[in-house]
Amino acid sequence: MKTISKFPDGFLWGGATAANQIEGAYLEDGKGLTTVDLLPTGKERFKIMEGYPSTLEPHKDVYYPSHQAIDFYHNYKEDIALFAEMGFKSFRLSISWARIFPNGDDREPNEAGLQFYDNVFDELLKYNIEPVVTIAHFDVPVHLIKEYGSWKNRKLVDFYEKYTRTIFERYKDKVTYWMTFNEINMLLHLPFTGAGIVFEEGEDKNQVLYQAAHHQLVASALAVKACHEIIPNAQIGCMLAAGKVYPYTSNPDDVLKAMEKDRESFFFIDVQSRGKYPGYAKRFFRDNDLTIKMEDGDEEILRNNTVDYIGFSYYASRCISTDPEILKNQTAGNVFGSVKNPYLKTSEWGWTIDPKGIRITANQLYDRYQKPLFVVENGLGAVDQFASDGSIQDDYRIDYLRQHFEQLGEAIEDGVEIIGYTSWGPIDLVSASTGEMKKRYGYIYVDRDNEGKGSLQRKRKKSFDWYKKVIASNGSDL
Ligand code: BGP
Repeated sequence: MKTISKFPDGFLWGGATAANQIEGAYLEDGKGLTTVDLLPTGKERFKIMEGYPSTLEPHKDVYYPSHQAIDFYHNYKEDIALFAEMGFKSFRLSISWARIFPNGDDREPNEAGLQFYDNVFDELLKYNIEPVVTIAHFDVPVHLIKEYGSWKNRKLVDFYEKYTRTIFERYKDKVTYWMTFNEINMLLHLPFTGAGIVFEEGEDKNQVLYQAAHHQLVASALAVKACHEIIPNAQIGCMLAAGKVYPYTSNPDDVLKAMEKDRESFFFIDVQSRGKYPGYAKRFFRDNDLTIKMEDGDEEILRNNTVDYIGFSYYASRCISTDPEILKNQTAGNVFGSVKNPYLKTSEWGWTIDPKGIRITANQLYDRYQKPLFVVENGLGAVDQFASDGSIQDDYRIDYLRQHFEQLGEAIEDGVEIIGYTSWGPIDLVSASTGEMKKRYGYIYVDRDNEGKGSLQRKRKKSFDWYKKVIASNGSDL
């Protein structure tokens, strides 16, 4: 018997990536150095991502995973053919700002960089795969840090606006779906990653972060404005690192804390989607003596240019307590400050596995914003091993995804409007948090290790055929 799909017709099944985690070719054809090109693997990586790099030059003899990544720059045709074979309806990728404006403040864009993305979009469109483009995914041209202090400086708004207008003009006939900043709320947790922030002695962290956030929020609204002007049929969204925060107990103190933690992230989306600073943020600024410098007209820009849809990543739910004893049990590898949830298992990297959480999160976002949702990242990072016949039997990945798809189906039944789902890293890529290759998300294996060795050869995993079947049945055959 054929089951009826819960997923709407035209649902945008696909996969998601970021320039710096796949492309490589980090200085090729005129590309400038970006923040990610300064991130090695190992302990130092986190220190830098938190805003404390010791230098803004790459060291000699240190391995930087983004420099070659999986070399999508030279393999995009083969890789896109594999996505097409799986039946992808959409492919999320980011444009590297420094391929278009190598220094960020250049007068003219770099034609070779523009041409590269033209080629990629053409290749996708050849297979009727809809490109979904993130304008900034964790990479800021390093020159903008050196010269201006990156997003601490209001000037970044102008540079970003120029960059966005350039790409909207160039790709207006090829790209309909856009997103302004990847996981914009990550700015608070990994400031160098999210916004190229380098802290100086004596600076008030919150003051720096929320001023930078204001700049990004204005820049995001100006991008929405430009996009609507230049590409009338475009859909431009925000992108939240989502994951419901549960209270550890029903103690009202825990519940209140969980609400505040949720709002720490919603703050960004409230501005991007509702067009104004929420009251709780104004209170937070007052209570913490923060003064956000705004220019005349900023409030109007925010009000008039709200996003069309809410893009979000979901890997895990979070859990919070006010009890100092419970607070000692932090989950590993979680930048959001989450305690262990006794009801849930975790991945090899300590990320909570919570399929129902995606249904809860989607409902919460839809209740709050009443705009279409787009799940633009989700997946299981795991170590893959070859079976004796040389195949990769990644049933754990299939199980994880299947359970999440079931719950997404439930969310749709709940009345939540969801337009698409792009799983993270359909082809193995460099991990953003660790820089490793052994944390794999792909349906396609890439022969590459943590030290940058390996032939870069691609190979289908068991999940490849499974995802193909899911897409072909529009999510009814899981
Ligand atoms: C998100 C980022 C991605 C991606 C993903 C998985 O925060 O937007 O860039 O990498 O997380 O994280 P990781 O690579 O650390 O496993």
